[in-house]
Amino acid sequence: MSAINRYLLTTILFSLSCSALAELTIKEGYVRGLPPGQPNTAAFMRLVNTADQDVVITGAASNGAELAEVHSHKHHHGMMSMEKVDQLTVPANGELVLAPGKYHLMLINLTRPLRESDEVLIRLFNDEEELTRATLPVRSVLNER
Ligand SMILES: [Cu+2]
Repeated sequence: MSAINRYLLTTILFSLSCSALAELTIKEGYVRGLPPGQPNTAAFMRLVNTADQDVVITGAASNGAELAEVHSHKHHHGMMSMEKVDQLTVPANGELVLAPGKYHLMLINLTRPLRESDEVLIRLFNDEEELTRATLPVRSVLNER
């Protein structure tokens, strides 16, 4: 293979992998800041998928917690409970909102106190690779919309 062909192939492969990464974007995200001593908190965001295929999220990670899980909220006989969700589908050319009382990203066993205006890295994965990441601000629960 000539040098120019090798260059072209590299460029094509690189742009393919970049477009795969850019399909899913985290918008308007924030982490709920709670009073000190709370072991867990939640992150909320809008997930935007600009691809022609659904994007399936099967895992998450954060630099602010030992564990990050997608949860749903359930109401049962007037009681509210949370449940781990194994996969979350963001529809093709669509979006999915993680908001208080709905889906959320649970940050379990916080590794440091999270104060207003701190920043937390959130990463979302499928079974093979990282789909997207974003640095989200901490917003005190008192200032939540
Ligand atoms: Cu939860």
